[in-house]
Amino acid sequence: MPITIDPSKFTNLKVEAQDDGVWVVTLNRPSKRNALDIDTIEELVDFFSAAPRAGVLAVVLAGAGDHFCAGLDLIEHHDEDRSPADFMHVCLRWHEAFNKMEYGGVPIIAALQGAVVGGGLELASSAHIRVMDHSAYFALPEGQRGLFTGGGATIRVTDLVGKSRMIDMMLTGRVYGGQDAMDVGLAQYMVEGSSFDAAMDLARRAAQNLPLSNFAICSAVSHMQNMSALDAAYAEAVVAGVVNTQPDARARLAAFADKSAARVRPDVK
Ligand code: 1HE
Repeated sequence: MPITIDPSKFTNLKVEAQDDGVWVVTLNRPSKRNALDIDTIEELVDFFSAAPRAGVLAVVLAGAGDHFCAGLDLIEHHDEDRSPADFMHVCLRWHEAFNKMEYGGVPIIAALQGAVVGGGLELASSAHIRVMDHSAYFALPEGQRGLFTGGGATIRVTDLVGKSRMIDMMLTGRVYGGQDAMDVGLAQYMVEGSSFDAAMDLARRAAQNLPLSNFAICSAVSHMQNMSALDAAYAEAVVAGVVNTQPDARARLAAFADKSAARVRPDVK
């Protein structure tokens, strides 16, 4: 049953629907470098819980200002003087938000500029595609701050860059930018101009796929990574059974058969 998203109920996020089913979700505390306080996390939970049932075809996740996201709100964390149990529950809310993103079935394209650090990198790594511009840089400063990652970096950043690089980033505060960041897998695209414009192009392209195909791509692949190869192969067959027989696919298959559909060709630059 479809539900609606009311953009006016968000304050730390700016939420905007575009005509083509692409929604733009912008971290909107640039004066705090979009640091993630608990209210922002709750708004991420709200939006990404609703998105799969609200006709959202794709999301561009952006940060207002010169920096994508400075990670955990260190001032709030300092002022709250949290107990271990308090902070465990904070982290569980981060996981709620980021799992809704990774497993929710709606394609999310992160548009990155400036600092993508700590929890900001955990947030970016929960998106399905990361687009960086030349100003973007990536780091995990937790070690230097007397902290540890709590928003899934041990899983998702390790997935992107591998265990050794992840540990190096945390131990030494190593900062990756430019082509080095691309080479280690922190982003899939680096663009000359605006990462936002490029992310919008990718989101519009993804939004043209059938929603059920995108649901499978943006949930099943992640779920299958958590399974044994045997179980993943079984689950893949079940998902393909549902997706590959969807009635809406028949017109696309017919267009291929009558040669009116576009063929797969190399991108011409
Ligand atoms: C913040 C935060 C923040 C900025 N929490 N308020 N993350 C970090 O260790 C990164 C900390 N931030 C920085 O290193 C820098 O702020 C930036 C490189 C991101 C940007 O530098 P700059 O020179 O543009 O800004 P600034 O002057 O440092 O900060 C501007 C304001 O943003 C200032 O507030 P103001 O009221 O004094 O103007 C800063 O206090 C505020 N600000 N970053 C709170 N992070 C689930 S566990 C996850 C663990 C982590 O994420 S640890 C990594 C934390």
